[in-house]
Amino acid sequence: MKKTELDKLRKDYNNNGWVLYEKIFTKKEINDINNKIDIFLKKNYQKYSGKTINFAVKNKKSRNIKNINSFHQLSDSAYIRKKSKDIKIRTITKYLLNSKEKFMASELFAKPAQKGLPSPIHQDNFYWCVKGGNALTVWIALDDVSSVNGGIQYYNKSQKLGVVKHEPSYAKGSSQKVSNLKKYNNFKKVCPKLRAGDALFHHSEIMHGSSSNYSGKRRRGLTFQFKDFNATYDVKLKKQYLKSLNKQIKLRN
Ligand SMILES: O=C(O)CCC(=O)C(=O)O
Repeated sequence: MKKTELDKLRKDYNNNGWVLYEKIFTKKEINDINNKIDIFLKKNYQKYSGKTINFAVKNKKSRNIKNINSFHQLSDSAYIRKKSKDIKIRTITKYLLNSKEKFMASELFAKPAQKGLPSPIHQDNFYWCVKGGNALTVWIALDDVSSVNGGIQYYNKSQKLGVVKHEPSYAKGSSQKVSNLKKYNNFKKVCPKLRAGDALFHHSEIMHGSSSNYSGKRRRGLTFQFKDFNATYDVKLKKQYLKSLNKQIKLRN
């Protein structure tokens, strides 16, 4: 990739807290990923359901999944781990972080047609607790995405606030939300329109989320999460977060 192209991406990322890179994967690669996910779900959904696979509706047999947590750690997910090593993804990530990158995790945010649940507005680093916040998510569209089918919405430039107060959301697969959201109404809200194969790179401290999907079109997003290789975790904050998460999981069960 050319330095001028990378410089432009970094400028927009630093300014807005997110940046779009079109066609990171071809249509064929996206079809392959979607097929692999379908095969994975067919084989594993019983094993992981209610644990790392969260469902959008109560009837687990419907396979209307909301999301898969820690996708990279599950059996049969070597294919997903391999995709996270894609050269374009790694090159852009390194450039945006301005450091060597460390892969942390992969998650699938699947929003089935008609029943897709919302993801409350949050900052990823409230969950991750990376000191200094030099970390990002690569959000890859596996379908065409817009505000109509629950596209991701950013509070533009809100990464400049640092980590703000959160509270339990009691939502499946997304356990925390920004408290007193009204306070942030002055931020411009942007919902980028994506074609399957496009990728968003967003800062770990940008406020974002997505709404329900009542449309007839599925909306899948595959994420890879990276941090600055040398950044460490705030162990105390992480403990507090995990305590709240476990409390919510217990209540759910
Ligand atoms: O895809 C979504 O709806 C939410 C994604 C998200 O919160 C994230 O990638 O951090």
